Amino acid sequence: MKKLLLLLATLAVLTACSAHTVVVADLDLLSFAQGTEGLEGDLTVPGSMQVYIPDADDNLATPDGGELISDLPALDELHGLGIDVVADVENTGSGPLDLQADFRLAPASDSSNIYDGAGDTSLTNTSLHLDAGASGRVHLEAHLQKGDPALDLVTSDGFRVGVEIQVSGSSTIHYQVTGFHVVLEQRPFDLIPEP
Ligand SMILES: [Ca+2]
Ligand SMILES: [Ca+2]
Repeated sequence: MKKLLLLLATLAVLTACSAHTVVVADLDLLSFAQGTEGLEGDLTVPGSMQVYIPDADDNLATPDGGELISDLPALDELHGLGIDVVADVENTGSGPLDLQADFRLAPASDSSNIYDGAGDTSLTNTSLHLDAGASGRVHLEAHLQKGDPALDLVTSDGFRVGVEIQVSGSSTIHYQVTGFHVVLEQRPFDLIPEP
């Protein structure tokens, strides 16, 4: 996936019970992907390996700048950010495998490596054990609210996201990223002071 533009973002207006209105831009990164390159494949795990998705430098095994999301609407009033990533995995070999997945958020300027802890941060992580022949699902979900320091990484220049998956064991694995959503929330009434 290359630079993501928000022109096709789905806009919806939800009315909260507090009578505040939250404008939500639900960005489906999979819908912007060119084919399924990097989002589905088979890997041979020779003891341990890491892959970085989405891949920005044509090598799944190297960390990079992930997915740049730019041209953001009305960031001065950004109220929250949610992420939801799902990957289905199957251990197609003869040995057990252990997976760890880590979702990273980084500023737009962190173009070379959003996985090294320099400027970037982890929003959530999960782990999964797969016996030989077993299938499973990696699900990463997080929500940032206004005031969370990590939200400061999202600026008018945009931001970057990506997932590092560490696999250990000696086997083969088939994977498919089936969901990759980033949700931006804007509350127009943020300028009204709390009582
Ligand atoms: Ca890479
Ligand atoms: Ca970095």
